[in-house]
Amino acid sequence: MNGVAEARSNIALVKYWGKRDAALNLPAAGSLSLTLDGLTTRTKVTLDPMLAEDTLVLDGVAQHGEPLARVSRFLDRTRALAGTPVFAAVESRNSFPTASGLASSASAFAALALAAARAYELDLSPSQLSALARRGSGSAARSIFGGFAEMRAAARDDEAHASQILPPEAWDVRLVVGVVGGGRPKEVASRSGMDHTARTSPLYAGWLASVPGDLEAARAAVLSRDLAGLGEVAERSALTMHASAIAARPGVVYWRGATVDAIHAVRALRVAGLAAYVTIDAGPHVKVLCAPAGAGQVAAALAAVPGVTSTIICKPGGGACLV
Ligand code: 2P0
Repeated sequence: MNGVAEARSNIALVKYWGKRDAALNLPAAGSLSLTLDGLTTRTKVTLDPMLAEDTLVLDGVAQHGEPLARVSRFLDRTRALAGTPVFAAVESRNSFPTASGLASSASAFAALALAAARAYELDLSPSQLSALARRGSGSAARSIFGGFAEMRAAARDDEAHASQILPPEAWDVRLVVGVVGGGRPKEVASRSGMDHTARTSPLYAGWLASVPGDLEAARAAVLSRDLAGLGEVAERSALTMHASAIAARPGVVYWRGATVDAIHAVRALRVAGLAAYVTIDAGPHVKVLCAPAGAGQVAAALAAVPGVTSTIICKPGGGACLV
């Protein structure tokens, strides 16, 4: 049996940063995201009774060590649900640089969840698939859904899943990515960065306290297609998340000089009347939310920042799907 699935990356507009339970990978707070077109992972899972262990080939390169172990732990969960011990060969390709801060674990585990569910013949609802994807990576729970999705902060495994707020065609916005430093691998993986922040940052409690209000405001802004309202929440959520990480001991600083220059460039656009709002993930890149008509101007402003090596204009994308 095999399954082939595609999933797209998503960018959180209300960030996820910290867990309530590491074993079940339960987020400590909710989050809200936009799934993007173009940043895609395609994954094939092939069950093979002859295999003595799972195998993983990522972008054509056989993987060992922690990347393989993480996928294998995920497949253990799928095997437990399916009631079979059969190992699998996993082949995966990204249409963008892995571990660059462009949220590759989100599309990766969403695609893997759907491909593995098909290969192991599990009949799962979208919510169940989202909860399964969450076991692999918290952000992956959101990439099961297209458009705007919200992850809930539930304490139970089966309730901690995302759901769709608006499908991709319901509100046409753009997210312009400014790639800083050429997309090299990030220095601190988001998982260790958030765990370190939760353990050592005196600002972590303040960050967590900020999330429920931001979620409510962001959800209302999405439902009323209020770009300025959503953008303001997105920008403050990202800055509050990074403030908590920067205050960890030692501080986790994902930003480069170009990251800060890009924040100021976007704020200058806003002063000049263009509605554009920055968000930043566990890496140096900036992502800018704006209307379709403003995307070209935003991309040009980002490209003019020294240290921004490329720009990508992304549209809202669809949910994970079988291929
Ligand atoms: C997010 N980020 O909400 C946050 C904001 C980056 C900053 O990459 O440990 O890779 O696999 O559950 O999903 C989220 O971290 O963490 C993330 P795990 P994940 O998109």
